[in-house]
Amino acid sequence: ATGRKKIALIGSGMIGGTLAHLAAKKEMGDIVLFDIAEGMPQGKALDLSQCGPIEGFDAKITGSNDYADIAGADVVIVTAGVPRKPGMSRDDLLGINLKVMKAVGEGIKNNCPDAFVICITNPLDAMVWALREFSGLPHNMVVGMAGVLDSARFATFLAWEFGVSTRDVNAFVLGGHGDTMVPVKSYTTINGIPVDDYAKIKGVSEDRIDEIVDRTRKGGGEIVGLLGNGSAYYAPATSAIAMAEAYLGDQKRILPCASYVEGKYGLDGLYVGVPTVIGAGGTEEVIEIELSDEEKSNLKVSTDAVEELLEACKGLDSSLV
Ligand code: A3D
Repeated sequence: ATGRKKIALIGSGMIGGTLAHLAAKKEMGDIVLFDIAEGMPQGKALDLSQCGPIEGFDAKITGSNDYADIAGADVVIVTAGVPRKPGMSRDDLLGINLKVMKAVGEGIKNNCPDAFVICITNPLDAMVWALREFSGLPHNMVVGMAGVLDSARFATFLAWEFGVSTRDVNAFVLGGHGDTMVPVKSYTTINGIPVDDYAKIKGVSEDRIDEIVDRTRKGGGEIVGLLGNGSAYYAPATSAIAMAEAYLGDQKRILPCASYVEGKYGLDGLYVGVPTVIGAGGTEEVIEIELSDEEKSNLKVSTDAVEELLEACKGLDSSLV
């Protein structure tokens, strides 16, 4: 072992490769790109290593098809599986990606059971739950990335609408990562000014804000449709890196993540998007906020959809029952 941190990326496709580049540029640690495709992670690792002299990083980047090479990883980011094609919903991926989570969960359990694991594979809220079950890691050490991305999408559209810096928009999204996600307007501010108030000041109609909420919900699908082949990867990767940095740096950031919720929000043992404190203890705390009746019922629709997916997972793999 070296004194450096080790980042294992399970899945070396579009998001995996982007994650490796970001982690190397930030010198977060040494990086292992793992994939079942032979040669591809090794090729990406070589290509990325050769950015080092130009960008000025010393991170060691290797590619592998052997789980033994993720041994002792501090952070594992999982993108293994298949992405959506145009016309597919995230849920269509369930059967294929559930099998992938089983293999990945066992690989993590056997090689780096002390890691902080961030899942990105879709359908996110079900896959992070299944990955936790298969790996047997504590719930606070397994989390899903979705809310950071969904709220970044919301913030981007709001910044464009109001003509303000994206840095001054604090957008808030709750619930499952799907078309039922719940952008929460009451907690969304333009540098502290509630978004509805700011819209009034700027003469932006409520309908226009609702259109932006709707575009946020369908933000992933919009990109899938445009790309024609695969789904978003730059912003998903940078979102997961923010979560990994919060863990490695014990930053205690409050990030919207798919976290394990037991008790709060009236939920009983479910992974779903909620504001979460991330620090050296993994997901250290889930913050329960006040919601309006409408937001509560929207959250219920979203968590019901997640629960349905968990039932489908249990139907496909009896070890999950
Ligand atoms: P892609 O470029 O296809 O990469 C996936 C990689 O996984 C490929 O290189 C495969 O070879 C590899 N793989 C398949 N099976 C296994 C296995 N058993 N073990 C190890 N590796 C395997 O996809 P991508 O990087 O664009 O997307 C990856 C996942 O992220 C997909 O499930 C997407 O739907 C999901 N995604 C989630 C979000 C969220 O916000 C949650 C956003 C964008 C994409």
